[in-house]
Amino acid sequence: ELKIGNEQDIHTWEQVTLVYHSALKQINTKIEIMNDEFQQVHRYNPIEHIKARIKTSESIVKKLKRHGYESTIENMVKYVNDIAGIRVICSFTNDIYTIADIISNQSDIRIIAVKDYIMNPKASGYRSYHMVVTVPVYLSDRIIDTKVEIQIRTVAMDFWASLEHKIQYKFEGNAPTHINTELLECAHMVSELDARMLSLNNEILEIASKLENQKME
Ligand code: 0O2
Repeated sequence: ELKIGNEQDIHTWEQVTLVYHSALKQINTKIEIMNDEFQQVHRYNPIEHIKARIKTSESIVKKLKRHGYESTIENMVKYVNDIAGIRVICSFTNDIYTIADIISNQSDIRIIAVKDYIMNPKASGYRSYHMVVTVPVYLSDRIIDTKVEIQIRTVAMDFWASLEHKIQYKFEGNAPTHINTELLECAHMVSELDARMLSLNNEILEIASKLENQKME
């Protein structure tokens, strides 16, 4: 029988990469299946694309240091929630909540934390929906519930976040005030764009469904 383990059973960097890679693969497959089903049933793809990554060891160590923790494997798995990260990019804001709901309802997934930076954007203007979940990874002798951070955002939010991330990286977090102000203004434009594109899409869907009904009468 398989033992129920947890992340505290992870002791080496090799184990970290194996377990977190496996967790990423599982979440990736779940999301792909969701997209395939939507395509078949609704003739619609809620997902534009998916990006998955394992955080580099340098980046993990930096994060631990920032939070005042020693760089041990135990601290990595305990305190760094995004060792395995997956980003789901969709077209419209309502798709974000549909995707989040479907993931939350899967019985092998446990939700650890949710941060809705769409309802509550960050001071930088950052918008995105974050979930930290665990997924069971089956090894030969044990099952390890492993954390994965899922970030769900629209194409427009992603466009903004990519540029902002690049800028903060270049200036090491100390960008000139006028650049931060401009970024914040762009974030408002992105938010407005998302709202208008969603409302346009809803109008189009309504017209399409009316036409469909007329055909059937
Ligand atoms: P990378 O390079 O993307 O991996 P903390 O990271 O400790 O401040 P927490 O609770 O771990 O906080 O995470 P949070 O705030 O839910 O999300 C952290 C991740 O969200 C970041 O990862 C970014 O990917 C993204 N993010 C959060 N705020 C911003 C922002 O203002 N601008 C952009 N562009 N991205 C943001 P990392 O590890 O910082 O970086």
